[in-house]
Amino acid sequence: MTPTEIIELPTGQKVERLFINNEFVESIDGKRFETINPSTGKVITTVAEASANDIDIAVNAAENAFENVWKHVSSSERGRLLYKLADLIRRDLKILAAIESLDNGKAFGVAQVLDLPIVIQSFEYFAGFSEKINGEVIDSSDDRFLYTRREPIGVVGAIIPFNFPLCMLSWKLAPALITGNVVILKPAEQTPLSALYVAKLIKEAGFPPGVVNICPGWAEAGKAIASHMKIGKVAFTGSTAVGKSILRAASTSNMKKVTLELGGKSPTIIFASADLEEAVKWAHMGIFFNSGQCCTAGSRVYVEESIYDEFLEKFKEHAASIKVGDPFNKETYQGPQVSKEQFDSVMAYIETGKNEGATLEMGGKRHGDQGYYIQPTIFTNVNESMKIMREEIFGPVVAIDKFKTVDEAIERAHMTDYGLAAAVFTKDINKAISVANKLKAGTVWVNCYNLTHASAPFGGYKESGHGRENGKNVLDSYTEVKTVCVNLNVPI
Ligand code: TXE
Repeated sequence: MTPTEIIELPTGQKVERLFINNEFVESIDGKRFETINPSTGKVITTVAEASANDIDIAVNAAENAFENVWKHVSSSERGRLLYKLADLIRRDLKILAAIESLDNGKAFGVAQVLDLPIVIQSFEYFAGFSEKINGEVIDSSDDRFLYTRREPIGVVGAIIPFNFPLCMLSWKLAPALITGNVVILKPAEQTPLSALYVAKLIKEAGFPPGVVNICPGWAEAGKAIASHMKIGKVAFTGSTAVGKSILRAASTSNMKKVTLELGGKSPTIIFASADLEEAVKWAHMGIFFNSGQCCTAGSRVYVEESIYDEFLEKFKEHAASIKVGDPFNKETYQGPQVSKEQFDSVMAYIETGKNEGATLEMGGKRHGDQGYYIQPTIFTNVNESMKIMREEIFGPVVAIDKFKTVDEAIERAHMTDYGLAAAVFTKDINKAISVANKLKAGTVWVNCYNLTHASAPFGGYKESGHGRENGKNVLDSYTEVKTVCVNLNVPI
C-alpha cells in the first residue's frame, strides 16, 4: 500500500477541500494550492485554498452553530464527543501517522508512537474537564449575592504551523471545544492533509455542523482570522514575526484575546555531575528530533569544561548513527525538512555559521540527491554574537560550547530574546532545582528533553509567546468570566 492510497482509503472520498458546516466544499474563487511530499519534492495533491471570503463564510457558519446549537449542548455531551473523536483517531492512528509522514516528512514510526498518542491524550485530557468547569460563589456582604459564570467566548480562531500538524490541531481544538466554543482552524500551507482527515472524523463523531471548520490556506486566510470582527479569540503557533502581526491585528480589529506560542533558541546546560550517556542521548533528542523543526529545539548546548571533550566525542558518535532518510523506512529517525523554503533557510544558516567563524564539526551538507534532507550538523567555537547562536534555525543544526561556572552557564543561557524551554543535566538535585528556578523559560527539563503532557502548561517567556497552552490554566483563555451581582437589600 502506498502512502497516497492510504490517504484515499477509508471512503474513497476526496477530502482536499475546505471543511465548513460539516461539508467539504471548494473555495469561493475555486483557487487550489499544491501540497508537496518533502521526501521527493513532488506534488501529493492540490487542496482548496481559503481566501478572506471563505473565512467569512466559515465564521458565519460557526456563529450560527454557536448561537443555535452548541451553546445549548451540555458540557457532558461535549466531553462525550471529544472522547468519541479520540477513539476514532485511535482507530485510524496508522492512517493519520502515514498522512503526517507523507505531508510533513516526519518518520512514520515516530509519528505513530509520539505525535498521535499526544493528540489522543490531548482530546481525552480536555474531555475529562466536562462538568468540571465552574464559576464560584463569592462571599461578600449580607446585602449582596455574588457569583461568577465561566462562559464560552464564541467563535475562536486557530492558526497552526507545519512542524506538528496534528498535535497543534489537538492542543487548540480540545480546550476550545470543551469550554463550549466553536472553531475556525487554519492548518499550515505545507501540511493541510492530516487536518482534513480529522475533519472527516469530526463529522463521524457527531459534532454538529459548523462547530469545527477547517480552512487550509496561506497568510491571507490567517490574516483574515486575526482581524475578523466576529472572532473573539485567536490561538496561534508559529514564528515570532507573525505572532507580533497577530497581536497588532487583534488590537486594530476587535481586541480579540490572543495566545501565542512562538519560536525559541533553547539552551541545554550539561554539568560535569551529569550522567554523560543520558545527557548525550537527551541533548541529541533535544535538537535532532523532528529534523530540528521544534519550537523547543535545544539548539545551544553548553557543556561544563571538564567533560566537554568527552561529551563532544560521544555526541558526534551518536549523531553519526542517526538514520536520515525515507520517513517510511522503519529505521529512519530523521526525515526531510518540510519544504524547499525551510531547506534553503537552514542551509543558509549553515553557510552563515561557517562565515561567522564557527567550526563545522560535522555535517553541513544536503543528504541524498532528492527531497529536502539535511545532514545532522554540529558547530563548535561559537559565541552569542553569532547569528547561529541568536536566531531560530529550525533544522538539525546544533551549536556546542563549554562553560566554567554555574553563573556563566545561566548568563549565557539568557543571552537570547526567546524563553520557551531549557534543560539541565546533573545528578546533583540541589543544583538541578536551583538552576531550573533561575532559568527564564516556560519549561525546564531536568535530565530529559521534549517531554510534554496535556496536563502541563506550555508556552514561553520573553518573545516566545503570550499565555500558555495545555494544563487546566488554558481553559481561562477560552472562557469569559461573568460576575453576577444580586441585590438582597430588598423587602421580602
Ligand atoms: O511560520 P509562520 P513559517 C518559525 C521557524 C520557522 C519560521 C518560519 O523559525 O523557520 O517560523 O516558518 C500562518 N497572519 N516557526 O513560515 O509564517 C501560516 O500560514 C496570520 C516556529 O511556517 O509563522 C501558518 O499557518 N497567519 C514555530 C502559520 O501562520 C499567518 C512553528 C505559521 O507560519 C500570517 C513554525 C499572517 N500574517 C515556524 N503569515 C513554533 N513556534 O513551533 C503566516 N501565517
